[in-house]
Amino acid sequence: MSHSAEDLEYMRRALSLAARGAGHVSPNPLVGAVIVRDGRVIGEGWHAMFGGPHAERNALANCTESPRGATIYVTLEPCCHHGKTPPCTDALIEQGLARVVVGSSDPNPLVAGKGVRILREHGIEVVENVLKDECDRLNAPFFHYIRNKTPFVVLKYAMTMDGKIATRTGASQWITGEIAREQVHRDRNRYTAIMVGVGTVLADDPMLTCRIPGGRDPIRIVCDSRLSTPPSARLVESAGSLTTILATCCTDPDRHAPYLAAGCEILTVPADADGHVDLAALMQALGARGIDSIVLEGGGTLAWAALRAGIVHRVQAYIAPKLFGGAQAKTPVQGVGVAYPDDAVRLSAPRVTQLGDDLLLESEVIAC
Ligand code: AOF
Ligand code: ZN
Repeated sequence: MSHSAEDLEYMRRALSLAARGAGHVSPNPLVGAVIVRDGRVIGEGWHAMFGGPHAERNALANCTESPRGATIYVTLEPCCHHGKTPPCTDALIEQGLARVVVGSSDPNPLVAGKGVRILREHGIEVVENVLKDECDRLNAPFFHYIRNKTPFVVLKYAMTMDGKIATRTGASQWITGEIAREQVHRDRNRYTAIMVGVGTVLADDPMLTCRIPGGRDPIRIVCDSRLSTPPSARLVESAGSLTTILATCCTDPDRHAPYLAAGCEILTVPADADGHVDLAALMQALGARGIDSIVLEGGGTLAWAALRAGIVHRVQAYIAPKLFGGAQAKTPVQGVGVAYPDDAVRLSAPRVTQLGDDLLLESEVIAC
């Protein structure tokens, strides 16, 4: 069904408002709302803080005139349950909204179509699925987490146009330019956690913090089967002030002690057939700990294992207009790889964004 240019325009505005909550609302959804009467915006709002008022109520509270008879554009189906806040459907009915335009349907079993039904039962016109794909994509972590209770995982890497993530000496700073790096930090703010393999800790001694003004640092996770992260690593030394989780198969309390003393959490996870952290089991454990989304930032061994374990949902490839060459120079996904092209991990057609001189390609994993 095609939607009017006006409906699309206001929903686009609601989407950009929704994104303002990034980093502050998980594991709840990013939601934006715009209230329009006679072709004029009379109120706007978004979900700004976990546990705080929903987007709809913020937009109603910000109205510069009565919303009676107006249209509200909301990126997610309004809720109809008593949670941390009362139902938004009540507020929309009480305040006399005439029309509700919705982006995504809410998979939350407490809502799941009931929000729309209640509004219609009260004589309110409801239009659904406006910019649905964009609205769904914005909340992919919420949708995945509420259905599966495991984190939504984004595999991210930066490579040259010949597919290298480092030179033959292992040097990898910097491949992309400033604008692409800013986007990486926006994602560190947006997603709840960041995960790397122990090889990346040994090679780069990274901090994995978010370096944009007002950004919040992600929970840092190291996948470290045999617990070989050096206690002197910057991740460990800063674990007193930044949440840091070491996921390991090592169950020896004596070996846990120095990390625990430094403030790290240790998550012991069963080993897979190769003796490495069982990544599917790790995702269950992280989901149970409330982690709804993870950026997986390297290296190539962990990336391959994660793809094989079927835990990756989205791939972000940053591509810089450079060539490193070198048969031994590292590539983003290593492991043994597939034997035949037909065995490839299949991705959706990428969304392409130009970031300065670099490109960002983003695809969803279709089959792995
Ligand atoms: C939000 N923000 O703007 C909207 C949400 O626990 P509560 O009361 O905050 O309710 C959370 C649920 O409300 C959430 O899972 C989703 O189904 C629905 N809509 N949630 O956090 C919002 N509109
Ligand atoms: Zn609500």
